[in-house]
Amino acid sequence: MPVNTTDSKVVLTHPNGSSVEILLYGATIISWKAPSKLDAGPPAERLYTSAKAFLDGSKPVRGGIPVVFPFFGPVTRPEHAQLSQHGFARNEVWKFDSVVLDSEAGVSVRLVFEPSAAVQAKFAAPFKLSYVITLAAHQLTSHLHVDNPSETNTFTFQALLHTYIRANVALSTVTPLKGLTYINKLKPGFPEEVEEREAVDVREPADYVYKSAPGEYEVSWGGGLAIEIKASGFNDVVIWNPGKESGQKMSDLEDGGWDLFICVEPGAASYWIDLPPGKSWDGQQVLTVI
Ligand code: TA6
Repeated sequence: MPVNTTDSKVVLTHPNGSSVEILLYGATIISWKAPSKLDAGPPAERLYTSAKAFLDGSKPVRGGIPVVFPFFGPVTRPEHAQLSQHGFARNEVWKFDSVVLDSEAGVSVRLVFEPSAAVQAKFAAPFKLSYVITLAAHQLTSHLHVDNPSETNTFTFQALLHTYIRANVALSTVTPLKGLTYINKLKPGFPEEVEEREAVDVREPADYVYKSAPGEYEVSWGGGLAIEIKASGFNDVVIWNPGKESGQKMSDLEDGGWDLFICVEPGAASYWIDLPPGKSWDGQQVLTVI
């Protein structure tokens, strides 16, 4: 299957017309087009990337699937003091490494993060970070791999796939989250609450970190169309949408953009991963168009 690389992006295409577009900046997937299994329709865009997103590497992309590493959210630990929200993986240029699979099943490429001197000056801990992205007929897989090369020190980090699922917010819901404990980041002190809804919508602003999450989610909307999300290696899932009032204040979110996506973000967001010397960690999500 064709893999087209340029200095700034990688594009994978599938014989059924599916495609995925990856910026080397942040290893950010900015587009995934795929047909539904249910109908014989043409491939449609399944992710949301704001029309006002910066795609020139000047700031993290508003949309697609930004990679959050080595921490989630604002800086809370001294070793991250010189870094910005959600860490550096999403706002540094990655390197195209190789095509790791090319078969009838799909096509996979590996990107690697090689910290620049500037990053190393801000973040001293040694680590190796790679990312394998696989396009299949109706599926997109994002797989993060972290190695701790140290012989003595534990490497402590968070990671999350900040996935903007394209959806009509007025009609869409996320299941199953009922009964899960979540951190409500919309309330002072970020209290923990228990989800009582069978189906969670984001018609009101949402910023919720669900803990001990099941790892299988469905974003569905009228007519039974849906995106299935299967995650492994991530114990949490974040549900986020800024809503109109906050969305209007975001310079890279187009007018009305807040009505066009639900962020469903598998990750290690409420806890830290302590990777012993010489060990590795994997986290992935598989998105499937039903
Ligand atoms: O994943 C949810 C969240 O942490 C929200 O609190 C909000 O900050 C969102 O990420 C977007 O963050 P960004 O730095 O991309 O504007």
